[in-house]
Amino acid sequence: VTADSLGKNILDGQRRALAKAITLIESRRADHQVTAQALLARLLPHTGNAIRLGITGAPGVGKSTFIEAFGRYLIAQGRRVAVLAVDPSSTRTGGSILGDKTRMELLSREPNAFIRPSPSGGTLGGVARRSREAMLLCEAAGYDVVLIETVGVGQSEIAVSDMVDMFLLMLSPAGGDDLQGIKRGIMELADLVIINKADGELKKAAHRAAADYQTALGLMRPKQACWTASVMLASARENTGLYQVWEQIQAFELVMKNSGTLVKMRTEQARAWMWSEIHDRLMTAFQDSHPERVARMEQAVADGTVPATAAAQELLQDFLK
Ligand SMILES: Nc1nc2c(ncn2[C@@H]2O[C@H](COP(=O)(O)OP(=O)(O)OP(=O)(O)O)[C@@H](O)[C@H]2O)c(=O)[nH]1
Ligand SMILES: [Mg+2]
Repeated sequence: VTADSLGKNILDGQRRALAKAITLIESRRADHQVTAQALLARLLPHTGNAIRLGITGAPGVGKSTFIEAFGRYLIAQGRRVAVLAVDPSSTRTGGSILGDKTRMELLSREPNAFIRPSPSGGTLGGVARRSREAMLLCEAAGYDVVLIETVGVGQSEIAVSDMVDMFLLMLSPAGGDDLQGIKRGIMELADLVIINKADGELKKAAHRAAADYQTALGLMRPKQACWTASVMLASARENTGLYQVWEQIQAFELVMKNSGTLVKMRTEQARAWMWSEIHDRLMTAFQDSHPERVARMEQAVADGTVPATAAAQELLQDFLK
């Protein structure tokens, strides 16, 4: 395929072309990469028109179930919804992604939905890079809400929060006092906290947890000057809280646009992306240049026979020659 024909079909909103293009982007083959980059360059002018949402939370908190319910709600509102699932652990575990896929079965049947689980491919930077590009492709295909699901296992949330407009943190109703092992730092990234599973026997606990988290949020440094993060209750099972979450998202979008913060943030994200790309490529090139020598030097530093600074200097000198 050529970048030109694929690009045209994506702009036409063809889901199959979009899926194909994402596969192209994820490919490591050099010729695929050339086509992928040409495609991205062609489509870039048609991107930027979606609200970009990241949703993270501990395994099993209900992210996929929520996204399915929320996605269907949005489609009923006339929206077009793309879902990208990023799972950095999927290569190791075989992935909960397959499960995700089946769980979003109803959403995936909607003509106005596009669901794509992304394989990891090793580095976190790689995950983020390809998801970012996949996100842009979805925008070019006319999806106006892009949701990126990531399991809260550490670094992945930060990578995702660096490419979305709004970061949603999903927490379970079970005990708000210990923050459930969710690191404070992750809470500080949140633009909105959603307590899912606020139904049945868990309803009471969910209300208590919401109050606790609201207090915790109040003690944190605000992430955006123009926006105060809050805690919402939802139940993906009972379809409650969806409207309220959407209202918050729209309010966020409005305030971020009107204050000029959204443009500024996206500009900064694009700039940072370029640098992280340079960083990743340099590191790869460096490690590939003299792998044995690098390994030997690393061992010598570990053994204490060569000082780290001297080792770095010597290896870099070789590399830059
Ligand atoms: N009671 C209740 N259970 C829910 C709700 N949403 C999800 N669950 C259940 O929670 C379990 C996990 O849901 P998932 O949507 O797979 O959770 P997840 O966060 O996507 O999980 P991973 O992708 O594996 O990290 C499933 O058994 C769901 O049925 C809800 O609103 N209420
Ligand atoms: Mg999931």
